[in-house]
Amino acid sequence: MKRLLSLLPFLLSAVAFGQSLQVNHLRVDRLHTPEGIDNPKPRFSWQLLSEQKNTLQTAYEIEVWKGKKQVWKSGKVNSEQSLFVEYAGEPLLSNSHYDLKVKAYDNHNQQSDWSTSHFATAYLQANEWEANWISSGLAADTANGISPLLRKTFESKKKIARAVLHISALGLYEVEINGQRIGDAYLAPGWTSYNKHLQYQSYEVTEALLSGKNAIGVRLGSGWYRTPLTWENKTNLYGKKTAVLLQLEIQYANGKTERVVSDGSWKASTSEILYSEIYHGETIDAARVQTDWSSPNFNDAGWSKVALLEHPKDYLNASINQAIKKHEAFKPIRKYRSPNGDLILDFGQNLVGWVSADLAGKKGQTVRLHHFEMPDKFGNPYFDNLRTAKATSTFILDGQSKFHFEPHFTFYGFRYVTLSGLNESEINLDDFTAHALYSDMPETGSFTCSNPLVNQLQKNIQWGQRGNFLDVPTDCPQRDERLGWTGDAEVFSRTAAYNFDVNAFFAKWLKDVATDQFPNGAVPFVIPNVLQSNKDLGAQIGAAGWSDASIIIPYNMYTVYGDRKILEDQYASMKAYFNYVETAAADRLWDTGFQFADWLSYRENESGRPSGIRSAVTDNHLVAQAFYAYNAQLMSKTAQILGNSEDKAFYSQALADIKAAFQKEYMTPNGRLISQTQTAYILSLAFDLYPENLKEQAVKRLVENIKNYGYHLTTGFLGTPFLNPVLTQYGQNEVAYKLLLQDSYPSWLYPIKTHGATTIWERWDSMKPDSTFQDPGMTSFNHYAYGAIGDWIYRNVAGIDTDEGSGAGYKHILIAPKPGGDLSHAEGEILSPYGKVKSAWQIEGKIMKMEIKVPVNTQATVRFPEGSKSIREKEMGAVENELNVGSGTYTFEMELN
Ligand code: RAM
Repeated sequence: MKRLLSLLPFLLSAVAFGQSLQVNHLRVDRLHTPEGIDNPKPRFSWQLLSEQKNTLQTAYEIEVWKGKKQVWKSGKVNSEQSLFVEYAGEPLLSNSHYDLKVKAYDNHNQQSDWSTSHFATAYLQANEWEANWISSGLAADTANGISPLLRKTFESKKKIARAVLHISALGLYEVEINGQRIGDAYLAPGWTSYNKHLQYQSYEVTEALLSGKNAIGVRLGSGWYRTPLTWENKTNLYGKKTAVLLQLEIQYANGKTERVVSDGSWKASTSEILYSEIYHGETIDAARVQTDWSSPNFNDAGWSKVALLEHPKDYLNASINQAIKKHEAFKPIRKYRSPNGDLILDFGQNLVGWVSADLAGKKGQTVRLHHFEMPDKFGNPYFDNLRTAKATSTFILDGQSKFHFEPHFTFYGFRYVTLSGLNESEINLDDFTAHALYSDMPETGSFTCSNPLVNQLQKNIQWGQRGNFLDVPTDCPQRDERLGWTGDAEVFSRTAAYNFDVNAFFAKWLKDVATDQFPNGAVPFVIPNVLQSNKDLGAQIGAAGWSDASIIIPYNMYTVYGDRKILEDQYASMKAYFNYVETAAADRLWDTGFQFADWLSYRENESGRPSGIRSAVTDNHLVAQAFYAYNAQLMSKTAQILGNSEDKAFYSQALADIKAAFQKEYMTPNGRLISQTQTAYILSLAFDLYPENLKEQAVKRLVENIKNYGYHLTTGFLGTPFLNPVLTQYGQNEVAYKLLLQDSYPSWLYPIKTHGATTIWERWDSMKPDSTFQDPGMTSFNHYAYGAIGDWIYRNVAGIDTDEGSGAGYKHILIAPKPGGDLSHAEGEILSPYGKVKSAWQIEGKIMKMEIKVPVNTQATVRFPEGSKSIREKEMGAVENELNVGSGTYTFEMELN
């Protein structure tokens, strides 16, 4: 009681000053507390929390401090803006730590406390690299060879105030100071168009340094830089030698500074990693471990001098995205012998990463883990779909006590491994752990409903994303490919942004889209572009739906995150690509040249469906023309957002011409399309290519087609994302639900129901109904493209969406669940840039209950299912069928039709 009384004045003042408003979740640029940015004008964002409904920010204050010195005081700024407020203080200094404070005011006369966070700058000028690129200089250090160690000792006698390490590599690095691993990033510095764009990372290492003698050690791996890449296994794509560039910046308490850099004074040696490649795996020999190699007292007399490497330093940038980190860990759920005698561990989840193993045994005893995704119908391991990827970890034991084996510079896409080299009786399942590695994008979305198969589908979509968002959005993670295929990323980008915060992830990748764009404006099919010398695929041509990622993804990211900068940064690239298509198309009809078109759509007679059923292959150029129109639409919207009225007029005219050309070439006067396929009708409706009076018949034809296939989809990569959205938009929500809930081939639920899939597959029938495999040349079990249904699930089943344009970034939220099928409840939640948005509903008989959450500083338009009657909100009483609300939690009840 006494304590409570003493707290009373504080509690009262909190109420008086209205401290129920809170600033939360501070961000700097697109990250949380970045340790090294090189943007001289970072942008600050925050979320607001309040118990009070209908709360909007009316003003904010920002302060930035460098130690005791205030470098920016925004003063009280009357504004609703709570995202991306640009720094406008004294010029920031390189290599410095800054404290950030934000305070907000709202429309209920409340003000928040100061909320604090921090960030640090790296190098704001390009010429701040005094270090040299250094290589091991060892003969065995080649693309298929060893992974070297590099080290240096140094003294630091005085008291250290702050020490920061900036580091990058040609290849991959791991860095240690005094025996301690620095940071928790893996496969750093990640993958970019290395020769044109390279990122470095910064780590605060104050605590890792000792007073007196210190040592710093770097382990290098070949990684994407030079190990075999693409199905042609091309080595040394970016260069022949791996190298590190490193600067350790020490600031002493007395104000003095010191730099430790990579230079000719470093020493190099071999390591226990005898071999390490992206596709083929890693070999570790425990007997060759050099214990304490990064400790000050380690004897490096036997080490050789490193080699200096001539390589530019002026094109490095501080990382703008999250590093790859280790996430979920899985123990084997079972061990079994396959009919052909292999010993198999099953980790229960198709994932991307590697397996660590704690093993003891005879010296030289060799244990092999061969990773694979699916056993065949007899239970034997299936490796053919990995093509040439060896995907093998080889662990050589040293005859001593248990050794912790764990790969460093490779990764695998797998659920199972075959295990050889151990006696079955010696195997302890607990010694094996599968680690999932992926870009550390914050998880933002969740969805559940009354159908367990749909819930599994949602999990599979998320796992597909985890597995393939490994610094670059890849098509697949297991075979000799794993490339940044633009089309896959394009179709999945909106879904991706529901599940995780991918703003930084895509901003980094889009930079390479622009970097690798061909001089004629065409955008390569994979980014980073490693197919450039491939005659078939790398010619300077663009393909609809693939190269369009350069326009569609920036627009999608803007819509979801409300970050204009992505459009400003990409606009030149977007325009250049549109211009390329304009040149490729004569009279605004893009009807020549190579196209992937509706890639991997259902084909007649595949997987034993009866013949006589029409094929689902859509004319390639019809697809291209439809996307050409879509691009014109997005370009005109983008020009409008950027306030460029001249461009807007240009793109609007282009759109009208493209649409007219589409109708003339592909549509009869009565609205029949030259391809009688789902995709043809879907794209024409989705991209608004029909005259108003022909839309209804088009929808009819589409639904007819779906019925003819027994309510099965037949769409490929480009049609699938728009299939259910179009059906719902044009009054065929029940048909959309039939497709969602369909569980026989081809459908989303077939792989789950029939084959227990834990990820999204590349093909509708990667494994056929008779449990045989599709063409091993292209059969992945972890390909996120068809997971694009996730977007419709969040938008229409849960009913959470954002407005575009000025309402982008969930500033204006649209909540409109559209129940259907036999679902009795669904619940979706996303962490939008402004905070949590929730929409949950449940149906009992004719009564539907709904709960929604709208974050502070936003507004939502709520639309109830068509035909709902007697709608009531718990506090508001009777409400209309469409309703605008401010922030808060609302509970509705209504009668359904
Ligand atoms: C395959 C890829 C990818 C697709 C291209 C066209 O090789 O796996 O998914 O985009 O082809």
